Amino acid sequence: MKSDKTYQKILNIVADKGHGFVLLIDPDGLTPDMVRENVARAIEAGVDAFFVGGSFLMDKNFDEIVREVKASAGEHPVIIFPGSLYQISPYADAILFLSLISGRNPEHLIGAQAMAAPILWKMQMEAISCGYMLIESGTLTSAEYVSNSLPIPREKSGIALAHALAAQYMGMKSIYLEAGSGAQLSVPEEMISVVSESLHIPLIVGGGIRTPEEASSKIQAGADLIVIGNYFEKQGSYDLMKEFAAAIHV
Ligand code: 1GP
Repeated sequence: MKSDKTYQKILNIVADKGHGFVLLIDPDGLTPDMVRENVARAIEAGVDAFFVGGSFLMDKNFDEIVREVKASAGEHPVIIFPGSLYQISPYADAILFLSLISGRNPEHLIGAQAMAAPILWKMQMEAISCGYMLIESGTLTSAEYVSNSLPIPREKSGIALAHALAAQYMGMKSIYLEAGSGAQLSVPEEMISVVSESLHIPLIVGGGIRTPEEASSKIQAGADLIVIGNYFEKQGSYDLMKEFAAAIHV
């Protein structure tokens, strides 16, 4: 059986620091030099792990960027957060093996996974299963559009809980509440609170988080890992990264 070393590292981060800060790196438009600089600054500021991926990539640099993130990240986990079957690379420590459980599109529930599984097996890549849920966030997001699936309504925490519990009963190792990259509205605290109370696996929350205060209130509500991407793509935004880390590592 393939080891679950990276998953254990994530569990240790949550156990040791209380919560984890994940930086999402979208490879589009990045050069290896930019990656080196961004990863070094992120580690210095207190980022615990890196996700690499995007729901819609225009550049063909995925492998190169994953390799560069891994080369710069030291002991910090580098995990692929795949938007499609094309986002697989042997250079990562692990891949988030997503099943889009909020939708009813069989392609994203099991189809793409069955296509990817033999490739991952041959690579001996660690796969971290994840019940992935899109949460309504104000406007249509790339993830909703590309996956051709409906998000869970923001005020329907009970529906989110039912899906999270089902994923946990099926043996999935993590749950991701996703508002979508650059979302107008982030995942509601009420929903995070309702879902987290019944889980014994890590709860990942991301999408549209733009201030340390917002990150902090997701943590208070029960998130274990906070994922931030878009915000740090803006010029000068890395200056606030330490504040985000402080808000998350309470
Ligand atoms: C997107 O949850 C992640 O999949 C991060 O979202 O880019 O909006 O921070 P942002």
